[in-house]
Amino acid sequence: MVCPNCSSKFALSQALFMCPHCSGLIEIVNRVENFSGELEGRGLWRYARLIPGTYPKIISLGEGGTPLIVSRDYGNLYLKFEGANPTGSFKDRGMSVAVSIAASLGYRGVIAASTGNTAASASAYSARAGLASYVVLPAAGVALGKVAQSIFHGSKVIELDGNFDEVLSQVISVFERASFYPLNSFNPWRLEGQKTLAYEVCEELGSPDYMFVPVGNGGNIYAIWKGFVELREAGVIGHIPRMVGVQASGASPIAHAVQAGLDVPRFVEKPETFASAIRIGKPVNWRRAIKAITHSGGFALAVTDREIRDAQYALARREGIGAEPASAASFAGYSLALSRSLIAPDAKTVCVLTGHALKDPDA
Ligand code: AN7
Repeated sequence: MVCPNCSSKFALSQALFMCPHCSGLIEIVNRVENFSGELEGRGLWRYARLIPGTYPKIISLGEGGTPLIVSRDYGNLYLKFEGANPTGSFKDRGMSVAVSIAASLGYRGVIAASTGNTAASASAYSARAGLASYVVLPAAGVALGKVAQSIFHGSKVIELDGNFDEVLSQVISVFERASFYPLNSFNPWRLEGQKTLAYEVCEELGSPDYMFVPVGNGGNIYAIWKGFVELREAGVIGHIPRMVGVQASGASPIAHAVQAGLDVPRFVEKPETFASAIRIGKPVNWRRAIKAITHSGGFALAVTDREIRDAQYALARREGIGAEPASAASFAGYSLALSRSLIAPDAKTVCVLTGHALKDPDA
């Protein structure tokens, strides 16, 4: 493991998240060998050999292996529907890995701050593991379905005043003292689960030209990029897709930073968008997200709530896919990129649709 900030190196530890020297977020270095040999079964744990660490207890609900749906309207566009995961979002991939670690290492419980989907997923997986679970939500603006899932699976739901960014900073300050395993995406082990989306796309389609990913905290776009980087280093694919990060215009510090060429984003104090999952003004994984976008030769876009709404309806009515607003941001970004001629209409493209429409019945 390495700290990209101060270049410190560490032995593999499933309980190390931040650099003890500089507080940078630690990255896991993984070398893939013989990618297609010994892949067995379906879903996330098909790639068990390619996920570092040891897993005496595996907590799985059959996550991963989600449909890659060919678009009806656009040639060469594929929709990776993460809403088909057990709790209805991509979070289940990382949660299976991280809750397996918490169970294996004997933690008392788990804790996560969330805009909703992380909480829903953490709740289901910790129930399955028999671990106590604390989820901390901003009191206003979490989609109804996600709160319901968290309560239903037996988490202790703590609502705090303030937005997600303020809630997350409080969780970061307590998790070590309370000896709970942290399930936010600053935890690099969650991203090891999320990277398997790249493996699946690669097995089904090879390496696309572009991957459009909704960006909130920036963990997922980095994780998917990391999966492709590992495959290129192993010689499985010849090129890495250009990663395109899409944010809601009222919460778009990463899109702005990439467009303006800033080294450090200007964080947004009061993020605003009806896509509550990505209503995040101070993304904890901003360095990782910007790295994924710039190193892959990609770009970033901000889309308006109106564009997200139109994209959500187009997916529902033209493609038959129910995506929650934040998820539809990737498809809104694709439409915008086409209309601005940022990409060619025949470019092989995957839009990641991160969560299910049922999550947010009020939107
Ligand atoms: C549907 O649940 O941050 O850029 O606490 O639920 O990896 O943060 C959710 C994020 C995209 C953004 N789409 O992913 C949480 C949370 C959906 C999401 C994102 C989220 P990241």
